Amino acid sequence: MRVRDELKLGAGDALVLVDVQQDFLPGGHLGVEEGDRVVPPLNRMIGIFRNHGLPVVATRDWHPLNHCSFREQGGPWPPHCVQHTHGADWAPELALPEDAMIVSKGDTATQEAYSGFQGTDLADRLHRAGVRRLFIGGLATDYCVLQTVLDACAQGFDARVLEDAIRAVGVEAGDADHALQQMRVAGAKLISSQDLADAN
Ligand code: VGL
Ligand code: ZN
Repeated sequence: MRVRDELKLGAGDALVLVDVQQDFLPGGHLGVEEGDRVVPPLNRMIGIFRNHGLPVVATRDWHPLNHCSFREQGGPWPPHCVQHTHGADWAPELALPEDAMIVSKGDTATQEAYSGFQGTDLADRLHRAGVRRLFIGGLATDYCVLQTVLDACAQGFDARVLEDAIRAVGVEAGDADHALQQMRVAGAKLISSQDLADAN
């Protein structure tokens, strides 16, 4: 089968936007370098999925003030994406559809959840909607995108990662590459949003 045919969207496909939130944009409490650059390609993908009548899922980090991942509690991160604060809001330019499936995670003080599947009903909701293939982009490549992609593969979804619509929080050279490698090993395929747009 030609690559184009393989990227033709249809029933069973869904778009997953991972944590495209204020605190992960440059200037946010856990700003990802170039994190804002994921928004234009993701908006383009949103338009395409909507045109095809396909589901759009948006995960969000949704932490209580005393979340275990915060440094004050002995965790690795500065406080970020605190429930009902500006930092937890969607990126202002993100064209999130009204009927997007919103999945909040990490909303219990004692539990970290990098993956959108962890401690949520995401898998159930996707299965009930007949979704089998996920196109995934967002923030950050080496944490929440990585773990969401790995869980998607483990749960039997066909995972496609939008490689130009993700950015890494890790500053070490190789953090992003290592994450991409793990995704490939798990069975995910990397594609460009341009290729997906061209095929649809
Ligand atoms: C994330 C670190 C802490 C992410 C969330 O969305 O990748 N990273 N919490
Ligand atoms: Zn977090």
